[in-house]
Amino acid sequence: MSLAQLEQSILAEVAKASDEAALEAVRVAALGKKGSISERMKTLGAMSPEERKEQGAALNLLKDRVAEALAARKGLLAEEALNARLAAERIDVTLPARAELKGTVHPVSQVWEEVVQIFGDLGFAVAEGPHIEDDFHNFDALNIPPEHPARQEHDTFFFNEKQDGSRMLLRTHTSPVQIRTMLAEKPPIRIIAPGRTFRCDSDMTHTPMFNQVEGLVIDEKTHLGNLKWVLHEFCKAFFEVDDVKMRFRASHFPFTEPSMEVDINCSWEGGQVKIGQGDSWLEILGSGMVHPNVIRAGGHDPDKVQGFAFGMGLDRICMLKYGIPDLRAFFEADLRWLRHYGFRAVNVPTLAGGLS
Ligand code: 2NM
Repeated sequence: MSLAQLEQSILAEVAKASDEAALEAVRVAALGKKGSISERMKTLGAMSPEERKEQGAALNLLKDRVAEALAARKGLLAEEALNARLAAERIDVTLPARAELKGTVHPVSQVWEEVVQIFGDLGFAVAEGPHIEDDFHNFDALNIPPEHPARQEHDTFFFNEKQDGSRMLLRTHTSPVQIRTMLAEKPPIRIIAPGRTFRCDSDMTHTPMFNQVEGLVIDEKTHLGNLKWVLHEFCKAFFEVDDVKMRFRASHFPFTEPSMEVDINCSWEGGQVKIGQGDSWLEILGSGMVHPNVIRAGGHDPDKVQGFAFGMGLDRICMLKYGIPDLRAFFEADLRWLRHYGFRAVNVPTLAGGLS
């Protein structure tokens, strides 16, 4: 057989190989120790120097071409194998969840995601911080000095005293996150801080752990009008109503001046609350312009920047939106309750697709 014929037959075998194992067999048959090309190589020794030079060069070229064809075929087979696997393992992620998927999303998690979605759309970033805090971030920096009565009202959980006499605590609100954000970032600041908070209080309407979402905007000219617009947009989106009346009542918080409590209009029909209709009022959040002392504690100049802040109970707005009557059931981990009030895991809130 001439070299040309040998090449033709090997390349035909390469082209015929339908999987990696077959291709490897072709490689061994041609280039292996006892392969057809290797056997030809062994005959070079018996040739005259001129013949050896010519045949040797021709054999080397043949070897290269065969190796190249093997590599090309191998790549093609791998691609075909991958495509076949992708086709075989294809899943339609738009199909509804299977009936046997019994887990549900906790209403608080659902509302958390909804709130993040709404404020995200309004340009707010999400900030988080530690649950275990110190006096500075939870109180002092928020214009609540040691002798301030608000310290007692907060029913704080304290840890044991440290060597230096100071003691850590479980944050009583998420405001320390705002302080940490102010200390770390330059205005414009636009954040919300959703998270767990803790107070030593337990009755029908209070649990020792509860969830809050607070918000903070700091910029050069941020004003009360901005605060009212943001909260109005939030309430409409969250309660999924075209409009809602809002009432801003003068109030007092140490960390804001002026301070306002915010009510939204609602109706009570058949013991069910409907937001955005009727003449009853429902308190849903506290807010105000950030106190100059707080801006200063956050590392900024209150003569150069100002801003607003607000806070609300995540568990509470969850109860209102989804008609869940008992707060304490939220944290009892009762599967029957979760199956009743929980959300399907595949329904992720988006403003375009709907929140709930
Ligand atoms: C509220 C009501 C009013 C608030 C203030 C701040 C900070 F850190 F900027 F000073 N964060 N959150 C705030 C203001 C919270 O909750 C009822």
